[in-house]
Amino acid sequence: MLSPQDIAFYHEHGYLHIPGVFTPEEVKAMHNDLDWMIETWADKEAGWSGPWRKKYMDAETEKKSKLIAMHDLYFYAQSWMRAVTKPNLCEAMGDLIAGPVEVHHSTMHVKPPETGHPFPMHQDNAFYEHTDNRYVDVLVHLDDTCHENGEIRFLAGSHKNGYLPHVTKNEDGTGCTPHLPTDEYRLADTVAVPAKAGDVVCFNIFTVHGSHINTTHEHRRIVRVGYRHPENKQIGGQSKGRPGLMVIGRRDRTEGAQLFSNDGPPSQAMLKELRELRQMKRSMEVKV
Ligand SMILES: O=C(O)CCC(=O)C(=O)O
Repeated sequence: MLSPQDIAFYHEHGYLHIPGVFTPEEVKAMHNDLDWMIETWADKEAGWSGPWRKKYMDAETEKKSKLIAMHDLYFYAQSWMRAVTKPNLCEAMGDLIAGPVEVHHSTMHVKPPETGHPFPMHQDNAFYEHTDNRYVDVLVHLDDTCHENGEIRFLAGSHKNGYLPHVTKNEDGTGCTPHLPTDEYRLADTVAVPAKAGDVVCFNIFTVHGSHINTTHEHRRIVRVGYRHPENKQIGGQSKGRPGLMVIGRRDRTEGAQLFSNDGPPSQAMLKELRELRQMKRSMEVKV
């Protein structure tokens, strides 16, 4: 699917726009399911936290700005299972990763109208840290993007610098969403990559990127899908330890590799209960 020039562009600049990956019919089915998920499942919260918010937005906008988000869309709707396993997209990932490919995650990022959440400059490795750069993030576009609704923007070639230290604390020392220092990394220095519904925009896990606020009267709907080489070991963060579908080639058996567990994953409620029990145990240990 990709030409040698496309592959060379990705390795040189750290991103690649692939037009027309999905047909209008596929986009319609994904769009309908996404709107249903927004109604029934998704979080509609303030979005990413941290000191960057005051730099990117005035006080009134900042209070209103929200992000509609949710993970793992393909666990909820068939159209999204078909989307992430679509052969032309997976073959393109095989070309960029140069080997077998495993799906790692999918995440909805919908910017609501007028004040829809901008994204501070960051690397996705801060959210799901991996050992090497054989990891491609893919932004599946369900709406046409432009400056006014906050198209994706990249610091071209920044993937070559590897993993950068991110700000992870507010001024009062409490934790915040990882992002790069706003005085050093600026959206003004980035390349805008506007795209059409049905296009995908790919980027390397180490490519620095961000986006402006959505000032239009419509939602801006994008879904990010992560694809990796199965031997690119995850060090921390989102979806760590969870196997994904093989969409290109095979998962070779490396030294010491065991079959995956078939115990079901704990629910969010069970995890919360477990955290509370651990917390209680710790406080009792202190008292004894
Ligand atoms: O949706 C956007 O505008 C940016 C998304 C982003 O930064 C990400 O998915 O890592």
